[in-house]
Amino acid sequence: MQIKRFEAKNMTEALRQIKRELGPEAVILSAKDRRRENRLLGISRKIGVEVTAAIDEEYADMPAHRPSQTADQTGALSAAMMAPGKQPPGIFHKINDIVRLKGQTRHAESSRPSDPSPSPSSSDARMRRPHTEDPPHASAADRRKDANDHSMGRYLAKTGLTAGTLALDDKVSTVIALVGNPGVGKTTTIAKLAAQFQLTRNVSVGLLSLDRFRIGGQEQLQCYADSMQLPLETPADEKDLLQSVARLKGCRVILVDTPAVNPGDPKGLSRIQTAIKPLGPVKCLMVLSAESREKDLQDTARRYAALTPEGIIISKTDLTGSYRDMVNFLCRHRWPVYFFSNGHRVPKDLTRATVERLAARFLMDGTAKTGDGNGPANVADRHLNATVSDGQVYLANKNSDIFHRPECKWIRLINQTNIVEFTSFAEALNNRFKPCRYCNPQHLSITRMLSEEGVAL
Ligand SMILES: Nc1nc2c(ncn2[C@@H]2O[C@H](COP(=O)(O)OP(=O)(O)OP(=O)(O)O)[C@@H](O)[C@H]2O)c(=O)[nH]1
Ligand SMILES: [Mg+2]
Repeated sequence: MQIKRFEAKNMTEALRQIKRELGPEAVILSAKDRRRENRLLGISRKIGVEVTAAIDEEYADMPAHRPSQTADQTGALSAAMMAPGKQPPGIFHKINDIVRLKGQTRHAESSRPSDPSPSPSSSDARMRRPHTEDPPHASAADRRKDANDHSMGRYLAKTGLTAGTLALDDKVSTVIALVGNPGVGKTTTIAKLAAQFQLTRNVSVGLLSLDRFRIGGQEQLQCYADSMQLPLETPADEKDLLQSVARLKGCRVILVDTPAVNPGDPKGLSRIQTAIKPLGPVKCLMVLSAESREKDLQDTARRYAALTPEGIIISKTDLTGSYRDMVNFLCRHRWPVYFFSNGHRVPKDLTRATVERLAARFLMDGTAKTGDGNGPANVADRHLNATVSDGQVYLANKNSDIFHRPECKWIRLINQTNIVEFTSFAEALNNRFKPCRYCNPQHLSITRMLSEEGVAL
């Protein structure tokens, strides 16, 4: 193995050098930024990249693999370098792939006003998994969206806001139980989930109601089951429950409606525990109303913790414009959000939580209006276009990767010609800038959003 270190102005230039000197079958071992420090100001500036590449001796010795100094056109080069009748080795196209991918992603990254070379971490990831990270057939818009999702996802994960996905078992029925306080929307959400599973994913669904204590509890679900022609089991006791489960065995998903547990009913929770025990592994999702106060959310979470909920469904998002308590609660408990229920209509008013929808709801300033139940999707869509403005300007040095509030002391040290402006917090994040730790722009964005009256999310 021949290993060599390359220094260049940017990643594109480094890849060209590697290809010229080691050939297209070289592999990248590491890549990092070269930075120059200004000790007086305590800041550093990126001056280029350092890439370590290697080539297997076997290929290095193959004269046919030595490219000419000028030829670096992707497809033509690899064809020219192939010895006649020889099959390409497994890693033959490594550098060519990377150069081609860089060419494809340059357009996606062109929104960043500074040097188009990617940061070491992103270039590393792209090099290790080029085909999964940046499929060659993906459109520039897709790649841009992926990049946005990743930077937004990383940022949200730091705050504690995460989105969860329901994974279905291929071999056995996946049992999903919704738990939560009285009237929070468990039964309605079960109906929405059932319809969405059946209609949009073509998954067979069975319903199981354990809500046999409340008058009318089972009849409500019966109506939904009848209208969707779904099997519904309403077992009267534990023995009956096992037979009910056996009858639903052919269903890919079994949705379980549980009775609400009043805060003053210490036995309520153990009744649910006993009831769901015979069902085997159960995914518990806790339904919480967006209208709840933080203290109540915490009390509820404490009470239901014994059921080890896998994640949260936030219901009644259409009934409030303030998410302060919910955001605080989620940041503290780090429970993933699976769905938003934003109205009583079945099955329309249920939205799967995704990174960009969480951001649209919790991090953006809302400029949409409440009320029609379509607000969340609109805001999320607008986030995808990265055009939602939070009414605040953020500034950055185009040669760094940090953005600031305009009043930040570090702004004064930036040369005017290098200043770039973003009209929203999200726009700065989406262009892969990170919030300054000194002026803390995310704090501004969140508090502005939370203090805004009538914010619809
Ligand atoms: N506005 C609005 N209403 C909702 C939403 N989800 C449910 N509802 C309404 O809230 C009321 C209670 O919903 P249910 O689904 O019966 O709530 P539950 O948690 O099953 O109630 P219990 O079984 O009594 O504990 C119904 O009138 C629903 O139509 C929502 O997201 N937004
Ligand atoms: Mg109910």
